[in-house]
Amino acid sequence: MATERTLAILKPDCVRKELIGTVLARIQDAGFAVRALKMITLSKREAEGFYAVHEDKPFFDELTDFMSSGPCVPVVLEKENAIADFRTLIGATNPDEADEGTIRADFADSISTNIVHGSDSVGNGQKEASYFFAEHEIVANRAA
Ligand code: YYY
Ligand code: MG
Repeated sequence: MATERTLAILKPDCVRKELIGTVLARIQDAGFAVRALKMITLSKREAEGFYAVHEDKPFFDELTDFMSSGPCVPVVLEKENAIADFRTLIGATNPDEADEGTIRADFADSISTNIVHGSDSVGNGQKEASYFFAEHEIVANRAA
């Protein structure tokens, strides 16, 4: 299996609930290496840009309001098979449908406030990581 990168976002509900450490520990305990991390508050426009693929969906306005409602924590993660394994770790989009023991099942309140984002393909992982981080900010890319 190939080493992959995925872009996680600990969403504003995760930050408001003071769950950054708890969720990051679950992620690291599952074998993901943190390669870049920051805390930022997205503007409405930045949230719209990040989720542009969903711009025609009925939930787009609510989603981008929520994602720009307070600080969030984008994190670049690296691991073998990171894309699929991270989606498994966080669980289904709707926490009511997420498997027991997943991050969303344990911490999310609703489908629209579901604690964490994870990229859905290797290509989107690259694209989403570069939405938040310059190449030189991703640790493994730095020369010693
Ligand atoms: O990748 P994932 O986050 O699991 O779900 P997406 O289908 O890409 O949707 C992105 C985001 O949009 C989701 O995490 C919450 C929100 N959303 C919603 O509020 N209502 C829906 N019916 C579907 C998605
Ligand atoms: Mg998605």
